[in-house]
Amino acid sequence: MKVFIAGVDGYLGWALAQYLTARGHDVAGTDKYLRRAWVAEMNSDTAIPIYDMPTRLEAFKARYGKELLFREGDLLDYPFLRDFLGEFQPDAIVHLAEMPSAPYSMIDQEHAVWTHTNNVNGSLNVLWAMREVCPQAHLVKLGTMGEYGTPNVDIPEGFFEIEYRGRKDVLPFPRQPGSFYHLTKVHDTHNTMFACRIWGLRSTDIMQGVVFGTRIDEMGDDPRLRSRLDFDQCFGTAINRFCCQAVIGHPLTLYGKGSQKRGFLPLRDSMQCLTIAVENPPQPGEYRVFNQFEECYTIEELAYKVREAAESIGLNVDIAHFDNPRTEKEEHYYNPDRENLIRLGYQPTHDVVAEMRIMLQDLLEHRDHIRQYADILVPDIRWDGTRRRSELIQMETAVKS
Ligand code: USQ
Repeated sequence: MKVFIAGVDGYLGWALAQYLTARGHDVAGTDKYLRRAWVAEMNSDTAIPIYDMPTRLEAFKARYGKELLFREGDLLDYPFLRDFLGEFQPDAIVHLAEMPSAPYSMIDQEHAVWTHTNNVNGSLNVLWAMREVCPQAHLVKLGTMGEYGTPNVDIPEGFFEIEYRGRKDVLPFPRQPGSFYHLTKVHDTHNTMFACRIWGLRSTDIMQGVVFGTRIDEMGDDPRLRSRLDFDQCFGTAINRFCCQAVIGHPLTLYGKGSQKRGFLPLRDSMQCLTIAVENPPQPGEYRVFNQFEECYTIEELAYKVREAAESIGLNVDIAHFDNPRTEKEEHYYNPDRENLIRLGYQPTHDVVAEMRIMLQDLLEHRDHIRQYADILVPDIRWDGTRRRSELIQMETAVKS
């Protein structure tokens, strides 16, 4: 199949391009390198070094024997997007080109508005471009489990049957997201569902849990083929941060009680699931939802698993509770379904401690690099809008001078 990846330079996109190509698909992709810039804005860097795109593309061709058709560009540049899709005529479009961080979207007014403009308008452009030049293509859209929030009932896959005042219907399950970033994904959900209904487009909306992992087997040992791995407060997700903290002897940063529960999955499972979605398209006009995660864990359970994996390779790890910068429920019911992907053949990894051990071993090689950023590991972006540490330092310096 011909697959177009928006966001092909990112954590998931670069791995997916390889996973799909290794299975015989033809991949084209675009990226504006914004992830690189956001992480630099956080005064951080990827723990696993990554290379510039020309170097990556050279290594890609050497390993897989075929080119990845790449063009630098922005989804907000509608003519660029439309013309690229029109020329490539993809069977599937995997849309990974959004700003993915809840804390980043909560920094201030400017970051919240920018997140909405980038994510919602970029996705809207994808829908209009599909309508204009490739209406038969299948849109695999990356949403998030965070769209649902943490309701006190089971979470179905997108829709549920409801009886109200004696009448029944199948309706979208309520969305109660926990950040302005997660809200952009809800808006995308509505726009995508609407486009399928009125224009007959087809889409799989992936409600993905929190991804962790440093590699997929396809990357082999070539460092030019490795994906990035972030650990700052915005772009580092919980397990990735915990593993980076473990290798430099920083206490694992549990926010609040640590009993917040989420769905998690290794990078290799994310690749497996996205590929299953690509290879099993819905019918024209169909909008379907897949909840995508390996298993649900509390943050504290995961911290203990990271400690177990670290101790098995001789690292000592402390776990500490930090004041929770987010406004989120710390004790709550959480029971989402994830049957659609299993039905299509998804085989979850299950041994997360083994996966964490691989991560720790990979990260140990870059311990000194990570250690340089040790002072940014404790978060200071707060949902209640109080001032950030960096702002207070700036104010203090201004008063002194
Ligand atoms: N957490 C800690 N310590 C940390 C980092 C996070 O206790 O050092 C806690 C958070 O308070 C939260 C949970 O871990 O309760 C998950 O946080 P996260 O930063 O790993 O993930 P989240 O902000 O939910 O966002 C990530 C991705 C996002 C994706 C989402 C899937 O950045 O793109 O949409 O995971 S989900 O969480 O299922 O919504």
